[in-house]
Amino acid sequence: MPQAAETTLAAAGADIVMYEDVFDDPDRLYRCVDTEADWRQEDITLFGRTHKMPRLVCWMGERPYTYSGLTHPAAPFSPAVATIRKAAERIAGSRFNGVLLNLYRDGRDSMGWHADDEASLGAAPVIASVSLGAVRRMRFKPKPHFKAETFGVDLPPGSLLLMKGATQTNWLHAIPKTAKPVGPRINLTFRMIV
Ligand SMILES: O=C(O)CCC(=O)C(=O)O
Ligand SMILES: [Mn+2]
Repeated sequence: MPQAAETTLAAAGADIVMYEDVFDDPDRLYRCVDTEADWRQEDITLFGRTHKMPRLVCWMGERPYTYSGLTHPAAPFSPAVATIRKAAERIAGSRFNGVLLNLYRDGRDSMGWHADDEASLGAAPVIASVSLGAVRRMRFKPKPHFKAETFGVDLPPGSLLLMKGATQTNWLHAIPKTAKPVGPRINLTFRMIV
């Protein structure tokens, strides 16, 4: 395990730390996770209309997980994901009992504005977000009650973005689409369902 370079993001009302080069061989890890995951493209219903979610997802966790009206049943951690979980728990100093995996096939895949603030995550959740594959940019914008400037952070392969404290209370985050040619990216977002 290389020594991870650690950068605290200067954002008010948040606690966000970027750890780079957490894994020795992110390309190999990408291939393992990609093969082990049972990827699904879910339907989402927005304003009464059903769409295909613009990314593939997979849940692995000790308990079922419900978000935006979808429930994923409990499923075991695959070997590569179990290894990544150990590293995430060591860095975060917290336990994680579930992980949402996202596969962004190209720049047209995305994730809309949201906070990881479901009641099942408890108050002030600790979220560890691991990136493999292509670099994508995560955008942050303040929730309506909170006055601050929008900002972005690039998520390189082998990195872990740790969000805790008031981050989910005050901020929304998103992975916007990009017109730049980008290859596929896998994100693993470790959570503790309480
Ligand atoms: O792909 C990412 O880096 C973000 C994923 C995310 O925000 C989530 O799964 O809640
Ligand atoms: Mn999120």
